[in-house]
Amino acid sequence: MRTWSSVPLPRVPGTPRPLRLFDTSTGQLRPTAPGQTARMYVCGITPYDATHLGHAATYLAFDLVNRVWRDNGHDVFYVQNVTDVDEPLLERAERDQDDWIVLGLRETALFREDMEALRVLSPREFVGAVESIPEIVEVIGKLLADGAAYRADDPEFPDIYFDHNATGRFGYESNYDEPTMTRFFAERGGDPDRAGKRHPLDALLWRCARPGEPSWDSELGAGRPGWHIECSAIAVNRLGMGFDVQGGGSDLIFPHHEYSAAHAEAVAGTHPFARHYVHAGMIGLDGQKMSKSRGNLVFVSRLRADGVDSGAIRLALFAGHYRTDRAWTAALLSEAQERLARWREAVSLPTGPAAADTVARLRDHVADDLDTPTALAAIDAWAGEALRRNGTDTAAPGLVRIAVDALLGIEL
Ligand code: 5CA
Ligand code: ZN
Repeated sequence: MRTWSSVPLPRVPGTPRPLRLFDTSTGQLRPTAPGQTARMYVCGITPYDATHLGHAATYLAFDLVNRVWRDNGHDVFYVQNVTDVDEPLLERAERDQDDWIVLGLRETALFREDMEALRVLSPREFVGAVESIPEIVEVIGKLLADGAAYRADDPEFPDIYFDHNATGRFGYESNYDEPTMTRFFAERGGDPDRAGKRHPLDALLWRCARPGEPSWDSELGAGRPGWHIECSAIAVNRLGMGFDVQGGGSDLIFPHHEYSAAHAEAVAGTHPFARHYVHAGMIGLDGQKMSKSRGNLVFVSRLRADGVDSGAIRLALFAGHYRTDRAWTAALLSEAQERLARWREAVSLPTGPAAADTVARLRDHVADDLDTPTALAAIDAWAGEALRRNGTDTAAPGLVRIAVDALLGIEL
């Protein structure tokens, strides 16, 4: 698929800080240790509705990962998928008497616009599930050949399932106990009660064609891919095993990232799929997770239409830590708008206090597991002094402007 375009990224004078991130699989804050090219995969949208602030928060968190690595001089090979064929998309199209392909294309186009408006650095590869079907089929063929996958005992629809513990490491990514896994599996797209499976936690790899459903001919028979194998194949075929960061919202910890990893590790025979599994907290509205299925959404496109500055959206979401579940509120946005106005006023002054320390603190905090609340406080402190006319450094306002642009993605 076509990706979106990025605005140029300025270079910040001074010394970058290497990035450390919390890794779900080990439960530890660990340094990332990318080679010259850092490799990141972030799970993309299922395009059946517009991008809401929950999605935006997740993509903005990983945009900071990208920015810190780039500040450290790495190239970033960033891959993101689009789940452009899956149950929720087909159900929404059916409900609205819409064509699922047209719906998916329309919402994907809007997502690109939203990401561009939010100044999210674009992935190098933005890859749809449908266009990846040949490579997904190839991976499923290998899993079958290796005995890690099997046909359901169902003569009419012999769907292909993954033996969930084919690698012997099942559960290492989420660290959930079996009752928790069983609950999330059922709640998040799994089919524990499907007759003909060998184990309730075995996950769908290939769904044989059903009447009225889209399907593709293949050596596996006509059908369509399951969800986890999509990300597994797209990631490994571009980034290789052991890439630096696998990312998404915390609702993907299980089952999605557990199985994406297990599928890939079963095929490759090596471990791990990713070196860090990184998860953003859930953004809620009115006390509930913001989700398309609940319909309690605030859309990025709606805020754009209302003339809300992308910098204010960033500041509202960065006011909380990316791993914390938090609520979107009108007050959060208005405080962010005030903060943005203060910062803009401060950098438009002819002089300010010397800013090298402020920039160093900004770098430290963002590189420290994306600690944006503290990073924002560092800029607040500088802006407060500048607005009190304390400071005679003529280069300082420009330096702060550049650092806030490069490291936080906010244009002042
Ligand atoms: N297509 C799959 C991933 S392969 C999917 O989960 N799509 S999605 O459209 O439902 O979500 C897209 C991304 O936004 C995922 O990373 C998901 O974890 C994240 N996300 C969804 N809802 C929220 C929320 N309320 N707060 C934060 N992140 C969210
Ligand atoms: Zn995914």
